Amino acid sequence: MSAWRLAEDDPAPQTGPTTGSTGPLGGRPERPRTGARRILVVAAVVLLTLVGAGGFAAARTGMFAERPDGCAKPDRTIQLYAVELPKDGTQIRLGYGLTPETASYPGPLMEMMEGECLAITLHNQVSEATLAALRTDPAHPLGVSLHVHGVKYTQDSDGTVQSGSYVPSGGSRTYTWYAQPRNNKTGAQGTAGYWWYHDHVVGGPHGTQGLSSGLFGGLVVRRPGDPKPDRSYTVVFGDRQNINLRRGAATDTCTEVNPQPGPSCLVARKGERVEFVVVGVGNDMHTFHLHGHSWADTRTGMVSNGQPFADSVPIIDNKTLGPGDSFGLSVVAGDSVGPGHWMLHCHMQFHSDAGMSTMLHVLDENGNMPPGMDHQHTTAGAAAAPAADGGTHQHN
Ligand SMILES: [Cu+2]
Repeated sequence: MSAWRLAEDDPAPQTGPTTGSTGPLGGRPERPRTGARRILVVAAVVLLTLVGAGGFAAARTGMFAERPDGCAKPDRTIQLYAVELPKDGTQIRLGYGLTPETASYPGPLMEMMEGECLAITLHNQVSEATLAALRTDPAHPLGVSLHVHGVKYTQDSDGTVQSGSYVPSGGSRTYTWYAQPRNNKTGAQGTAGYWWYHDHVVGGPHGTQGLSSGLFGGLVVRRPGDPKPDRSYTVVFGDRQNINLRRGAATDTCTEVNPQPGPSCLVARKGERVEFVVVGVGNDMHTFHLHGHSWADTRTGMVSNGQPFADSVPIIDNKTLGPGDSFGLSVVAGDSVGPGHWMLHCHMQFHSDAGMSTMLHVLDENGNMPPGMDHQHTTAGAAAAPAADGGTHQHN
């Protein structure tokens, strides 16, 4: 277990405090070498010997701090469920939900304030049989995890097989996220921004099958003064020209009477501030384009907490998105342009032509869909998707 050691750790005993070198496994700064430390190493070796190979993952987990520095104890706790959802054709679909009944893909939007420490207990309700069906290597363990971008977490909350931080079927595990605030003394930049979370275990060591099955969601970390949206939508662009794992007609299931906001129904009233959390997954590049609206290319999607317009900030209506990228924006729905069915699509032409296109439906102030516009599945993608797919279902 001691193969990992920086060269600078090896020479003569140091005196006084160390300055940033890390010990084995890259943990806390290494202390001066003393007899006490040797005893600790011996104790660790004895412990590992005692627990044997079967308990290795658990022993490793215990070696990591449970929470990041600055997070003495969680400010808030959340229960999160990983469940199996109805298949899309032959495609297995999984989702995260705050309850098993409300699981979806994307999962629920997580919101934090900078400085907050959040404990999320993940309950894995996905059967071993389903996880085995998604597995690409029979030696790979069966489980589900929660891995997050942008905020701070220890290896205990990394959500990977190698750190032992995943959840077998029927089990639970608590992950701790810390929205570290900006610190001008240390130079820490803070964690406010638009991020995302996802499984990192299903199918293989990178959770590729968990991602392609639906185990992902958005995260926003706010600072005081950030714009408060009236509505938030998570829009995930993925492989095979999908938006939220749907393509063509399936991206837009809004009904004209009483449309229900959700992953495949982006709807708002004119004048509402609508926030989009945009995420790229898979292997393809995309560009996110929204008709009729533009935003500032900043952390919040606004110029800056209501300060005067600054020419140094680009105002855009189209933004490139690579795998793993995430950004956020907020627009005032229908501002100046009025109610209508505003296209939201990838601007890589062969992607949009294949069905990577949906609508932001902006209703009038009374919540009525503008009359005289047949928005239903009139895009070229709706017709092209089944042909490209060779079937009627919208696979990712
Ligand atoms: Cu695209």
